[in-house]
Amino acid sequence: MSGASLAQDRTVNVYNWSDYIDESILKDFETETGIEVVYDVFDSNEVLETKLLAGSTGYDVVVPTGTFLARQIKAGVFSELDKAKLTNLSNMWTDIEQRVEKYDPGNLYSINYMWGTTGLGYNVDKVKEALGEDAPVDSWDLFFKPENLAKLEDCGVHVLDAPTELVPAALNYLGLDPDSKDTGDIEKAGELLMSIRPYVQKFHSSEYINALANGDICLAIGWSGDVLQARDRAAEAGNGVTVEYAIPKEGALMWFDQMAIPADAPHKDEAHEFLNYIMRPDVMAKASNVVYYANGNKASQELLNDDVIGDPAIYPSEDAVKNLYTVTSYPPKVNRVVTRTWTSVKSGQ
Ligand code: N2P
Repeated sequence: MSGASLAQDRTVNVYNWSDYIDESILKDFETETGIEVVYDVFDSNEVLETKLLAGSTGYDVVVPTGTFLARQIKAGVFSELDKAKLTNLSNMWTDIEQRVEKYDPGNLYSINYMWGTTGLGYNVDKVKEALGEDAPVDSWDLFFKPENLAKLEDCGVHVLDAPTELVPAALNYLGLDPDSKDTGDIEKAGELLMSIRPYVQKFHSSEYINALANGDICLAIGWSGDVLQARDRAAEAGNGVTVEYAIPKEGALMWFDQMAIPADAPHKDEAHEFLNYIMRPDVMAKASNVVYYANGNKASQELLNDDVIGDPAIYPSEDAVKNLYTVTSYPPKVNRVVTRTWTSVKSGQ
């Protein structure tokens, strides 16, 4: 093969969360660099992790959440970033980099793509219809009080299929440490989740966007930006459905989704070019403006639309951030308890 045709064959295989980018970013990257993007999506850290631990995924760029990234780094899944190739690193936000140190010390293996919270996505009218004007839409009481959730059963409740986010939410609601590794605590969280299980229609981590937008469900435990995308889809459809997102007053999980390059990635140069492109302020701003998630790119902030940078559901105030909690990954033994608990919650027995 000649050098010229080799250059034309440049590819980057990207595996990202669903509903997490503006497609035009991928097209523009292809046009500007001549690198073809093969883009594939997932909606679960567990699915990504299973693939990464098996190896030979063929992916060049993946986007685990910090908690998962931390143990994947320890398992030798990633290649250290070649920072000399990442000239746009200076655009990144030191405050977010410092928070991510907890998962990726020294920020050696990853860059922040987006961050957000896990909270309540709800159909404003239907929830009021079921629970009255005083419905506790700003509180985990809406979900964790069986007498409340029972009233929402008929209009539909979806919950993320994300045990490492729902167990901490239950612990926090019980007044226990959301990051507890005590298996007794985790069993208590399991009991609470089991008490509301009868009223949950589905555990799924991406279908709730359309379900909320179409008015098919009235409550989702979901991710900030996804719920706001549902709000927009409903508005665009003009179907009279009003969707809102709330960070409950008792606190919520703050998470960080990180772009990293697998150690066995077939196209490491192209992966670095992709990461560097993503760190361009205009590119990152375009992504956040479309998917309604906060990003870790300081230089992009002034390019964000007012309904993004000015929305406390996306960029919580400093005070509101103090009310958010972060968690770390479970050691293997505890992880097995979490998995077992979650399996029984989902099956209802
Ligand atoms: C995007 C969901 C990403 C948030 N749809 C989960 N970390």
